Amino acid sequence: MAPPGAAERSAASLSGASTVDEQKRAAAIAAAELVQDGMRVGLGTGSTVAFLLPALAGRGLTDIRCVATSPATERDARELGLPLSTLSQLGGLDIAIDGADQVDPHGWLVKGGGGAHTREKIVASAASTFVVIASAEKAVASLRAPVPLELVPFEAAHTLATLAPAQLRDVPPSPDGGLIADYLGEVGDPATLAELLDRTPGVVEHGLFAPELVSLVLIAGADGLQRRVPG
Ligand code: DER
Repeated sequence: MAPPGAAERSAASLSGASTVDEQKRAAAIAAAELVQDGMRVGLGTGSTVAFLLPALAGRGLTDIRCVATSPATERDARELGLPLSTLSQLGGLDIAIDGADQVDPHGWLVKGGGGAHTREKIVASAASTFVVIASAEKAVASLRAPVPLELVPFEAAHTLATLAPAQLRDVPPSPDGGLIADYLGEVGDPATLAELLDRTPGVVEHGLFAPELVSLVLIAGADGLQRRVPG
């Protein structure tokens, strides 16, 4: 996850970003501007967050502490000089910022395309404010499969069979030893599917994030930056 650079561009100058990467950068820069000195900051994972990290480092803040959601984010944050800590050391977070694979009109998210959704949900849940940053194509009318899963390795084939259609993803285990898989069936009502996944033994975590968790969604598109406040 190479830092994309060019973070010094202001969010205002990026209204009307036309490529997906420009949109990711615009949303990331707008989110970085929400961070103030004294804040404890959760850092998500993925290609949109790859634009956030240099934008945040470029703010020149001298008193922030960050918690990373993946080894890749941890490495990139360290290289950029962002001070890293842990949730247990900080006791909580003022803000967490992360990307998403899908955002529906109610603020439901699908996350975990990068397989980091378990750590991402822990960090988002620990934050007073959770900000989602996304390019325009992430906004969907209704959520659809795949919905990422992290599974306990023990009898994972059985767990997948109870959730069929679902399959293991051909990626390494999570840093915490969980197997990354995807639920491939109908999503329908996300709350109903989230409840099913929550009560399925062997599912460590799933990639459905409820609107209650989401404070603000920043979606950058060709027409500028859209701010959505779920609920
Ligand atoms: O894998 C994840 O959960 C990521 O945060 C994902 O939701 C967004 O990744 P992207 O910014 O690379 O699209």
